Amino acid sequence: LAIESELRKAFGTDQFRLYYQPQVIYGSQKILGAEALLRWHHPRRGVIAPATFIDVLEQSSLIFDAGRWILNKACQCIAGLLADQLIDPETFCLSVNISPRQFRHSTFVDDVMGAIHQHAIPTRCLSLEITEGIVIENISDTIDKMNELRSHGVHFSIDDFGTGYSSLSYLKRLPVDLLKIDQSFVRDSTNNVNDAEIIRAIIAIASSLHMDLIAEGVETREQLNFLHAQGCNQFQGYLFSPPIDEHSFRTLLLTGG
Ligand code: G
Ligand code: G
Ligand code: MN
Ligand code: NA
Repeated sequence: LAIESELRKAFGTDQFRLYYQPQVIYGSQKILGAEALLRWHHPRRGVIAPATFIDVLEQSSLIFDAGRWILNKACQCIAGLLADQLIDPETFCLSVNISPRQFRHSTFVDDVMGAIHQHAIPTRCLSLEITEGIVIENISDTIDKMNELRSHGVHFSIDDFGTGYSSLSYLKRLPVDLLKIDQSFVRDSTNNVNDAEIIRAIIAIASSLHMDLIAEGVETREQLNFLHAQGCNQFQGYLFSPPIDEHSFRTLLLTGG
């Protein structure tokens, strides 16, 4: 497969980059965290988003090296931001997307803790985004791994919440700190009553399970105001910033958004 061998090469040659999309709190310019998102700077095809290659990584053993590279890069970024006092170690959290095979690999817990220790960052500054798919595939293994990482202080969020099939009885057994409202619900929340109701339901679930909540894919003021009126206070989306490279993210932190 041509793309697979190109991906194999991309690692050794600095073609992978992590971008950072800020997460903000309602009514302030304060950046409380960010989501790390992988980009491929292809020598001929330019910047490629992961939608076109993440499945290729996931279906080959490349996902294991890629996963470790992503965790290391994210921790290195946190260490640099801390060293330059651009973030508050007590509040800032960088979230990293974890793929199902990466999570299930026997070295996963060691990979995460290894990256944290290598860069000597506070464990609480790293959050792992998992999907409902990971949860339902092997519930007891998932809970064990999450609890082990949680005992070290690593945070968890459920990505794309509402699009999978996780039952609420599973959800309450998981050490999850944050639910991310999927952008598909946010997109139509201001003109589709069903999506608006789903958002209200997700907010009620988060509240009753004592989990934090963030809305993804917020693009308009109307969406922002609707979500805030329903009780959501944390946001991520193009309205605030697209995913940006590390240099731009640092500039944003320096200038206060
Ligand atoms: O940034 P963008 O919208 O192009 O990301 C598309 C999808 O790729 C996201 O839904 C996300 O789940 C996935 N993705 C992005 N970065 C990473 C990453 O670092 N690791 C994994 N496993 N998935 C990622
Ligand atoms: O991991 P996850 O599936 O949540 O990835 C989020 C994806 O959504 C990334 O690919 C990111 O680039 C993209 N994204 C972030 N903000 C917005 C937004 O406001 N609108 C849209 N359409 N996509 C967004
Ligand atoms: Mn995500
Ligand atoms: Na999402």
